[in-house]
Amino acid sequence: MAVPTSVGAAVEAASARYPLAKGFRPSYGTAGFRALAELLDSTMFRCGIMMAARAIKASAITGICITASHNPAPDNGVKLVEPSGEMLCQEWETYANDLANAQTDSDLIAQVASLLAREGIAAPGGGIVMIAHDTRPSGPHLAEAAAAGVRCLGVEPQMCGLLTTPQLHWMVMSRNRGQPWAEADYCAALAGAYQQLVAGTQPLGQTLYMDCANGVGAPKMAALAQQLAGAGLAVDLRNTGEGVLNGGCGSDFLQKDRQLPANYADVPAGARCCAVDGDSDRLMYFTPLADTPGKALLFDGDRIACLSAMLLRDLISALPPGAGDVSVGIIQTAYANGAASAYIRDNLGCAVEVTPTGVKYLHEAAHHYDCGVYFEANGHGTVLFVKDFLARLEQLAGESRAAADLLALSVVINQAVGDALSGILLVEAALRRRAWGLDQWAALYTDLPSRQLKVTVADRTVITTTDAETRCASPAGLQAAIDAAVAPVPRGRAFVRPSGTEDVVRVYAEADSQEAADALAGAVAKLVHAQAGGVGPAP
Ligand code: NG1
Ligand code: ZN
Repeated sequence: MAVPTSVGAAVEAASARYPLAKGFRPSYGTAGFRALAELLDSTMFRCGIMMAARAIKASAITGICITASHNPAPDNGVKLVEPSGEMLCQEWETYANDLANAQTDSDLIAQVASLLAREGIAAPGGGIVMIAHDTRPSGPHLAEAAAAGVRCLGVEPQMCGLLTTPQLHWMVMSRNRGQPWAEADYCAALAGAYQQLVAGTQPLGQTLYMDCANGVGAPKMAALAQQLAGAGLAVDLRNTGEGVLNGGCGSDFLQKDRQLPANYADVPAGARCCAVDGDSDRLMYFTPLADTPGKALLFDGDRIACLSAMLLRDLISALPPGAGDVSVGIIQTAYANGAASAYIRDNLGCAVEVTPTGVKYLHEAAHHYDCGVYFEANGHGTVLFVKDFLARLEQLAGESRAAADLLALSVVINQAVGDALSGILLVEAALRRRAWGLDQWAALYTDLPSRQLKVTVADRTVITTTDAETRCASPAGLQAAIDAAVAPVPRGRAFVRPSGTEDVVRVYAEADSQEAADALAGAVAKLVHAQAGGVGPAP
C-alpha cells in the first residue's frame, strides 16, 4: 500500500518534531486519549493526521478538542469530533490506537497508508479540521502538534483557541449543516431559545452560584450570561481561574466528596448552586446543607434526567393531536442510583435503557427514541430529538406553544454532545416553568446511599463484563462471589468494571443505609483484590 508521496514526505518531516515518548502506549479510552501532557505530542500529531483523513473522507469539517476534562491540571487529552458534531465513530477508534502506537516513522507512514487505502482516500486535501483547547497550559502547544498532523494530509487546520468541548462539537455540527456556527452564534441560539422557554414565567429570583472548576466554563458562561441579560437569570461565577483547574472544586470533586467546593464559604445554605468540570461537559447542581456545614446536597445527572423527562412529558402532553405518538426514553448506566431508575419507571412511566459506561453508548441509545434523554450520574448528558419529530414540531409551532417550546428545548440543549452550559439553561427553565425551588426537586425521590471504590490490579483487562457492565464474565467465580455478598443486603446492588480512563477497577455498591453501602463496597473491593490480581495491600 503506497501512501501518496507528498503525504509520506510530510509525515516523515513533521513526525521528528513529535516523537512517541519512550515506553508510552496510548490507549483510546472512554473519551479519547488521556495522559500526562508531556507524553502527548505524538498522540496529538497523529490524531491530527487521522481527523484530517476523516474530514477528507466525509468532504466535511471535523474537530479536535485538546482537554483532559475533569482530570488534574498536569494531564491532557483529546476528544475527537465527527462531521455530525458527535464523538468519533467507534470504527475509527481502531485507527486512532494504531496510529498513536506506531513505534517508528516508517510504521506511522505504513499505518497512514493502510488507513487511506481502507477508507478509499486517494488524494490529500479537502475538508477542514477545527482545533480547540481548554485552559490547561499545555493546550496551545498540543493544539499546534495536532495542526501539524492535519497539514500532512493537505487539510487546513483552523485554530479556534479556547472553547468548551461541547462548544466545539456544536460548532462542527452547525457548520456542516450550513447553519450559523460561530461561538457568538452558539450563545445567541441558546439564549434566544431559553427566553422562548421561560416566556411568561416568573424568574426564580435567587442567584445561581456557578462553580467553574477554574476552567474554560468561566469565560464562556460569562459570555453567555451577557446574552441572557434581561432573562432574569443572575449567575455568580466562582472558581473562575484563580485556583487550580479541577482542584478542590468542579463537578467531579462534588460528586466524589459531596463537600462544598473552594470559595463557597459565604454562600447561604439552601442557595441554588451548580458546578461544571474542566471542559464544561458535566453538570451537577448542589446546595450547601444547613445542618452539616461544609457538606453539599447533590442534584446529580440522574436527577437532571428526571427533571428533563418531566419537562418533556409536560410539553408533549400539551401537543395537539396532530403530533401523533411521541416516544421518550431515558438512558442510564449501571451507576444510575436505583431510586432514580425506579422513579422514572414507576412515576414518569418512561422507558429506562441501561448501556455500558461512556457517553458514546448512551448517545447512540438515545437515538432510538423521538426524545432520548441521557445522563450519566456524573452529570454528563443531553436530550436528543430525532429529525422527523423536529419536522413535525416545526409544522405545529405556529399554532401550538408546546410545539414551539419543544423546538426551543431542542436548541437550548446541545444536540451534538452533553453540554454543561446548555444543561444549566435546561435545568433553570424546567425549575422556572414549575416555579420550583430545590426543595421540590429534591423531594422527587431519595437517593439510595451508595459508595464507589477503586482497586488497583496488575492487569485490569482480566475483568470483563456483560449485561451493560452489571455482571462480571471473568475472572471465573468473581460474579458468584459478588452475588453472595449482595444477597443478604437490603436493597443491595453492586458491580465492578475496569475503568476506561484510569488504570483501576471501579467498584460500585448501593444499599438502604450508608453503612451497608460502604460495607458492601468494601467487601466487593476485597473480592476483586483477591480474585483479579490486586496490587498492594488488600482494601
Ligand atoms: P471510567 O474511567 O471508564 O469509569 C469515567 C466516568 C464515565 C465517563 C468517563 C469519561 C464514572 C464512573 N466513570 O469513565 O462516566 O464520564 O470517565 O470522562 O463516572
Ligand atoms: Zn468533561
